[in-house]
Order: sequence, then C-alpha cells, then structure tokens
Amino acid sequence: MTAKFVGACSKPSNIKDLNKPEIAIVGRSNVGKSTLINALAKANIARTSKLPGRTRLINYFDFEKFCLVDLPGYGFAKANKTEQAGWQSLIESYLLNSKNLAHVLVLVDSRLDVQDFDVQMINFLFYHSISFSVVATKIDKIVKSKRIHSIKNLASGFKLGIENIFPVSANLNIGLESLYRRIIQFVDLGGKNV
Ligand SMILES: Nc1nc2c(ncn2[C@@H]2O[C@H](COP(=O)(O)OP(=O)(O)O)[C@@H](O)[C@H]2O)c(=O)[nH]1
Ligand SMILES: [Mg+2]
Repeated sequence: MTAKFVGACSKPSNIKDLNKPEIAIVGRSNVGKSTLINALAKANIARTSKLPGRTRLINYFDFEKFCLVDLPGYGFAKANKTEQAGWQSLIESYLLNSKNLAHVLVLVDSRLDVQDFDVQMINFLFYHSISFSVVATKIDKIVKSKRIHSIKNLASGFKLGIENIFPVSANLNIGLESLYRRIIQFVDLGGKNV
C-alpha cells in the first residue's frame, strides 16, 4: 500500500469527492493528527509541527482503499474568534456534507482529562448520527501501569464503553494495527450515501 497526499481545500464549497470511503480525523491542534497519518502511511506525507494551529485546511490523503481526511485542529488558543469560527464551520460543513464519510476518528491526548472541545465534537457526532471512535494519542508518554486508568477515565468522561477508545503511540508503534483494522471495518461498510 502506498499512501499519498492528494490535495487540500479551504472552503466548504470546495470539498473534494475522490469517490472512495473517507475516514475523517478531528482533534485539538497538536494532539498528533499529522503524526498519526504518517504512522499509518509508513511515510512522511503529512506535515507535523511543534507549533500548534498550523493546519487550517482540509487535507486529503489517498490510502488506496480509502481516503484519510485531516480536518483543521480546533481549540487553538492564539487564533482569534473569527478564525476559530471559520475553521469550526469548515469542519462542520465537511462532516455534514461529505457524501463519502464512513467514520470519524476523534483524537484526544491520553495524558489529559476530557476537554470541552472534545465533548462538543462528540455531542455533535452523536446528534448527527455520525459513527466515530476515540483515539487516545501519545500513550507512550504514560507509564504502562497507568495506561488502563487513562483509557477508563476517557471512556467515562465521554460516556462511552472502553472498546470505543483506541490507545496509540505513533512514536512507539503501539495500537496502530488495531486502529487500522477498525478503519477497514468502516471502509468496508462504505460512505454515508453509498
Ligand atoms: N511522544 C509522542 N509524541 C507525539 C506522538 N504523536 C505526535 N507527537 C508529537 O506531538 C506534536 C504535535 O503533533 P502533530 O502530528 O503535528 O499534531 P497535529 O497538530 O494534531 O497534526 C509533535 O511534536 C509530535 O512529534 C506520539 O505518539 N508520541
Ligand atoms: Mg497537523
């Protein structure tokens, strides 16, 4: 499998249709979205950054059987209200209008308690009946004995069962295979309108 970057869009009216199931990635800026895409692709196809808030576009990555769609990171504190509202509406119009959307991965930092932005996103997905999984990133930063505690804490904070939380480390290659299997389950079911 070779994955590649296929393009970006900055306006709801330019949302692409690559004619294959889409797995969207959402999460606060700096949570590890680009790094996860590179880890799944086993190649450097997404730009990563130590500076939060650099991705303001919807980026499309072709994984042959499906497309990963990297949405702008929300909750970037230094952005002004107009910018925040612009990204918010771009994210929401993509999620409501893409006819190929098959599943959403909501990335959250495994070291943190549940954040308001993430709860809002999950409520939005529930409200619109969009299927999603929570991916707990940077699990390598938690000592092994405390990982299960962090997963249970996230599950109860989001009112989900722990089977919906996928702990991963892009750096140490933890959890990537089970996440990939999860993705394929939804890819096989097809997009929203297919
Ligand atoms: N330790 C560790 N650091 C990570 C992991 N994933 C991402 N990071 C770091 O987190 C920062 C933000 O990552 P990035 O992928 O650019 O986040 P994005 O803004 O959500 O796309 C970078 O410094 C990454 O190296 C991980 O699994 N483990
Ligand atoms: Mg990024």
